[in-house]
Amino acid sequence: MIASRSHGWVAIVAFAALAGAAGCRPRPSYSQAEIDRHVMLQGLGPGFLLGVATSAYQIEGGNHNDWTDWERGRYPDGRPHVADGATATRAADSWNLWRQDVTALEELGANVYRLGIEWSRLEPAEGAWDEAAVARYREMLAALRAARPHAIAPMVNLYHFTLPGWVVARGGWEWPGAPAAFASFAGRAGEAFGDQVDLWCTLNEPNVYATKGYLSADWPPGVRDPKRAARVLAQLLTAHGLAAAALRAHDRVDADGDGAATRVGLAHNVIVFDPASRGPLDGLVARIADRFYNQAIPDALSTGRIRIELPMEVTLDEEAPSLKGQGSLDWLGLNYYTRHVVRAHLDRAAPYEIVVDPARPHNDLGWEIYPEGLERVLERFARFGWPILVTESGVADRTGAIRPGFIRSHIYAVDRARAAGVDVIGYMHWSLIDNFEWSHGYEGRFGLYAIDFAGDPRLARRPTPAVATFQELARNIGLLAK
Ligand code: GBH
Repeated sequence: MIASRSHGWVAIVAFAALAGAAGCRPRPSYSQAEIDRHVMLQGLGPGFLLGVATSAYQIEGGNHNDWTDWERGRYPDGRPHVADGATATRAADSWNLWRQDVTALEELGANVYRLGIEWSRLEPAEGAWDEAAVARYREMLAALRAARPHAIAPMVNLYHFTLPGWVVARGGWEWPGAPAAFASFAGRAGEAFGDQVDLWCTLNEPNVYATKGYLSADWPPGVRDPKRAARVLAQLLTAHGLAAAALRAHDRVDADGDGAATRVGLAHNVIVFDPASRGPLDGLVARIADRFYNQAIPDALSTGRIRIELPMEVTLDEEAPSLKGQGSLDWLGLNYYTRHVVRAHLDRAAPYEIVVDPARPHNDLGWEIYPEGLERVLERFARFGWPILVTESGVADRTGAIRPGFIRSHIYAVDRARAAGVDVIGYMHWSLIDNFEWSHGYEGRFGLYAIDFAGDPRLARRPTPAVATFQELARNIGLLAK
């Protein structure tokens, strides 16, 4: 991910003096037998948030934003921006087929659904507001709340990687007015949906967006510039703070009567960075990557001061008034997929390479499956003091054979963290249905329900074996009958 540009060995050694020695804590290591023996989510009741997550652009179809342009483009060497030249033109067609998604959610027994609303659809031009789109989303939200055998609480995600064209024309997230524009959108969303929604997620994975869009050039706008990446990250953090305040101001209706009208959070992507060797350089590079990617965002959210550092490339250190004093987070969302075992590079091309251990399991996209990492990040980020929500966890698995075991091992990680005292308030699997997996197009299949995009014009949602695993979770906490 950061492996994009000139972070040379001089920088690495210079940073060594600052970084200090790594602490040595024993790492968890699970055996298959203990996972198999484990009774999942024991002791929890139906108040635990058990659900799935999707995003607007990846499932809806019919959207027009920066990704719509990007997915039609190519790199200078002729390769399409998206594998196979795929597009999200129809995606899973959830804009029309959303009732089937609700049926699938009911079948799963989920009590929460993290779904996106698409900024470019609701506010297609600055200040405009599409009432027909509002009405469609309201219909979906009402159906979730009226679901059987119990209500499904919507968690509405406001930004998930896609921007309206009018924001892009002003410079995207680099536009100084972008955070305020986003907060204004958040406030309008709070007014439009606040009577149906209490759970709000402002941003999905600001670090992933900044890294893919501004360091590795995998995503729009296709930039490689660490300084611009850091600026965009700072802008996103400011936007979060302003949006959280706007939501609290404009959504004062307690939709489900539990006493809280707005429970605001953000979904933070975490990667475990482990050094490939005991040598100092591997350890150092792992710590630099970790600090930039994992630590900078929750630090800023808890202190109100944004510090982003890539040695010899960027030092950004500034106050963020929008994050100060108002408690911008009610919970911290963690999206966890994988670990990077890193080996330092002593050249100016890239700071590290990922060392692949063929003995470890990997998903269809080559990402290591490492459930112990979820326990590690839950324990680590709980120390900030916010309740933790697993806002995404999932596996690209075309056959569907790996996913049941993946869920079991990751829920085992959740349960071990809970046993150690971590306040995990929910788990959301990515994803409900197969969807448009960004630059991988339809190559990465994450759905509990599979879709045959090429062969089935009806795009039927077909249950994979992991549906039964998820239902077992729901039964264990009283959401489905035994
Ligand atoms: C999430 O991103 C997104 O929120 C969601 O939209 C997406 O569909 C889902 O996950 C599945 O990808 O460097 O090759 O080892 C997760 C983004 C994925 C970024 C793992 C870092 C490491 C891949 N992260 N990735 S690799």
